[in-house]
Amino acid sequence: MQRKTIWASKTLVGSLVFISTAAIALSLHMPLHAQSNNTPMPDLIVRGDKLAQQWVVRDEKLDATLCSVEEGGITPGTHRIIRFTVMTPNIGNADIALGDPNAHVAANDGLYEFATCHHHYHFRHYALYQLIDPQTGTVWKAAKKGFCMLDTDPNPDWLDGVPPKNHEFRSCGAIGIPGNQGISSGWADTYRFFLGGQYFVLDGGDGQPVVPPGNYIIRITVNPGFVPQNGEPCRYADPNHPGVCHQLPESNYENNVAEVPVTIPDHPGKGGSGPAAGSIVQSDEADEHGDKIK
Ligand SMILES: [Cu+2]
Repeated sequence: MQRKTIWASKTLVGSLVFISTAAIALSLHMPLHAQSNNTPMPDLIVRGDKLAQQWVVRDEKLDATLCSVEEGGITPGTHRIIRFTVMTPNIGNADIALGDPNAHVAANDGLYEFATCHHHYHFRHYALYQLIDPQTGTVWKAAKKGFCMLDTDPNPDWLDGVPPKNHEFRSCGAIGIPGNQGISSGWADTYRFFLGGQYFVLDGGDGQPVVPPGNYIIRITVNPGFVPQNGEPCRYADPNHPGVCHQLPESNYENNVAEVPVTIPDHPGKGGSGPAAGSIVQSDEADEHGDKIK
């Protein structure tokens, strides 16, 4: 009920006050998202600087036991991949508070699904990972499917939004074990490049076309818009894109994308190629926040 109330006030007031608010916001050099209405709202973005600093092209042995191999439909063996880090700060003035995934599954609200390989629940439609050829527009997808949202990193001073308070959301939970998921305002949730599924397969090993050496773009979209399928609920309708829905409420859905140029070389070399070259290749795979998958 709380969410419905927030949304109703946003849509009713939003269009009426938009022009004057925009003028005020511009004149005061204040962010539009904080001024669109008086109701506190979360606002998710993607840290393009972190993405630009943390990617690597390299050859890795992907064992059949890895969940990302199973979930991504990858033929086990050595593959050329590009790994990358995704950091999603909440720069809004309200927390994203999800609580216990078990409760969401019991309520059948469409937020979580059971991940057979990880033996826990995954948030659906949290982020979209795309590798794009800017010449042809071809898009490759990543194997990663699920997310557990936590306060992993406080936002730096220079980022918009409120200063971080004490972290609150620190537990993914498991089946029958209550979790407490969310992202506090002033905090970010981070999926580092060495974690499970944080890569695109470049050599066709997952059934997608081979990615030839060259210049590409990694595009990350947090809380992406989607068109509901097969009776999926539309939790938050996008005010600017009719028929498009989001899983989480935000003051601004137009600032959810980061794009970073990457170069895929002919030969990445022993330590790999890219700003994270030389980092350790993990022999086993940790899940979305570094817990070893049991
Ligand atoms: Cu998982």
